Amino acid sequence: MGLTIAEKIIKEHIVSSEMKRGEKIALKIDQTLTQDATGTMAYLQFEALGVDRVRTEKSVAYIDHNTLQSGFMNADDHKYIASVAKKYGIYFSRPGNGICHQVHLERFGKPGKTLIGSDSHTPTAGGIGMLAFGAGGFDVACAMAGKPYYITMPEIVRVNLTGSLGSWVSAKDIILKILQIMTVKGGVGRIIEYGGEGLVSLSVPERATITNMGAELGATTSIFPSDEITYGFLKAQGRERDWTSLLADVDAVYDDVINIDLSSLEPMVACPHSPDNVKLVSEVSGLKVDQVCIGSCTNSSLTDMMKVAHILKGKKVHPDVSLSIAPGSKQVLTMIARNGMLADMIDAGARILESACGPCIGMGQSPNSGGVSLRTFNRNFLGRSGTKDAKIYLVSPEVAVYSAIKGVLSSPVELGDGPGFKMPEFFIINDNMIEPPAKPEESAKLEIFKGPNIKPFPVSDELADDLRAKVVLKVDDNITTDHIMPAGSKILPYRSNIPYLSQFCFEVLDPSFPERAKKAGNGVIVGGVNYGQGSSREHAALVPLYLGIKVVIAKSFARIHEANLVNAGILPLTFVDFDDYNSINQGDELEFLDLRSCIQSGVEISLLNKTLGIKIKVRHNLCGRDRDIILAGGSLNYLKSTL
Ligand code: MIC
Ligand code: SF4
Repeated sequence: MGLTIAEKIIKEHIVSSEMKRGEKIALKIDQTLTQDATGTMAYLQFEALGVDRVRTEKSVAYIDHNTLQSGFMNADDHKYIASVAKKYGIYFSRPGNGICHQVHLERFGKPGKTLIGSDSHTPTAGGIGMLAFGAGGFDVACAMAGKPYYITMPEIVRVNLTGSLGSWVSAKDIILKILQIMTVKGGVGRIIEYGGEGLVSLSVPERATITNMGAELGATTSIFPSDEITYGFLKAQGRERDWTSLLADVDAVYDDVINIDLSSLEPMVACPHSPDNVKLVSEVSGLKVDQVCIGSCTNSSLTDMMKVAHILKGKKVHPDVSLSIAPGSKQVLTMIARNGMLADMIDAGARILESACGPCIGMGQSPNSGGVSLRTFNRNFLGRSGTKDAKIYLVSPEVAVYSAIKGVLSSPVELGDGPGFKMPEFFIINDNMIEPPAKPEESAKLEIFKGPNIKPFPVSDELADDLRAKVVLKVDDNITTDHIMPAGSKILPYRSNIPYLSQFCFEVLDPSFPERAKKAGNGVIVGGVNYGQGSSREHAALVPLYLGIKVVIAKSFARIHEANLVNAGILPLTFVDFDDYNSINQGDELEFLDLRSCIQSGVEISLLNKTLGIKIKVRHNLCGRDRDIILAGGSLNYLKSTL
């Protein structure tokens, strides 16, 4: 039987058991990446592991999220990460060098290799044929220490692309179409693998736009083959030696197949407040727009920027619209500066931002109240822009910029033939903003810098046998990590200060949550389907841990968040019967008896809702190792006990 692309890489990297769907597997990790908003915590945990140097082929620390430096906190964290990187063998991409996923694609990604990153959009590297996963910081720390990464062997879905895109229809429209078909839950427990003759028309950065938003499908990861197009991209980056061919076997077996005829697609838009609330631009056109933001790890490549500049050339941004543009990397910015396109953008009235995440993570550019903002980003969750009542629509760069000129949501298809930009044969290469690590013999004497904002992270106690706890919060389906632990310029500087951060936990849904949780002592959160979707931030587990949360019971969990809960030592449980979601209310007192032995001996646990006087069946979905981690009170305790 033939193998899929993902199976080929897994086969090469598996260090445990067999490649059987639904089984936990352990993978050797070749590369890691961190960004600064999750990186400080990841490196604090790495330091706690006591390893003297990273054991990966390549590890890179990026600074791209917390680049707004109002106050000392972010600058201190950057200095901390730079000092850890130098000492422990990690490449350091300085602020200004670009967004982690864009730069990784340009300068480090290698087909056929495995990558984990402390950012949920790490699967972007699937565009270059890497098997790349978003993970919590602790898992990245472990991978840097040479430990394998554990996932449940996913199903593999093939998305077959045929035909080619029409003028002004782009990669963003392909992934929005897939989101419309599969929804934000459709990728859970699955790898999305792309194939078909339509691939030849998609460059690596376009493929990366698609794999990037596989995160929004909830997918474990997404991957494209490594073919001639991949070779061309790597050659243009001066890295042809990093290329290997990687194709699915013709008789590979998939769990599901989705066919998309690229010629039939039109510009699409994801309406508020979910990336799967997708409509045709033509259905919503005419909507008055207040703000347009172009950039983010989804759509900030050179060709994206060139299309934007082409549409802006000789035009003026509509007087009622604020247009901001953040090119994805120093390489992209340099190239549009040299070819004059940056001047066309500035001339038209665009506000040029530094090459960083910026507005995507709420670091500046919050829209006006009730404002409509078109963004080329990947997430439009409630409140993420920093303005709670703003309405965020996700679109392609071409739709975004054309609408910025018109003042209303408009389809660029009206413009007639597209510019037909091709990828350049050579990118301008200058890695002078990537600091290499110190040589091993020099490392020992290097000091680590720690600013006053870095506070110790909470560590759980071992799991109690009998647990009495109060339901301190009950929430609906599809709760995101942006609900649990919001981002934004006000809070992000405190990512290494859990006590401070805890005041904002669930702020968008219920600002009284932190106080209530603290008062309860032992707390339980009850959630619906896909609890914890979105970002990989382990703060969405560490902060609840700090506030006394011991258990989360949900209908189902998003993969990375569930792993983060386990790492933190919070027990994730699911309802055996979904209807029992209605048998627990906020404020109820719950009792779990013989919890440790229940977890050790089976999967079902019976809990007593003391307030309503009823018994409810829940289950854990922990494999052997996860079970030991939970019993030990989280990964750090577990690892220490196994040393
Ligand atoms: C995001 O897009 O939500 C982030 C910010 O990049 C996060 C990481 C974080 O919370 O720091 C992610 O996607 O993992
Ligand atoms: Fe940065 Fe936004 Fe990409 Fe997250 S989704 S890595 S915040 S650009």
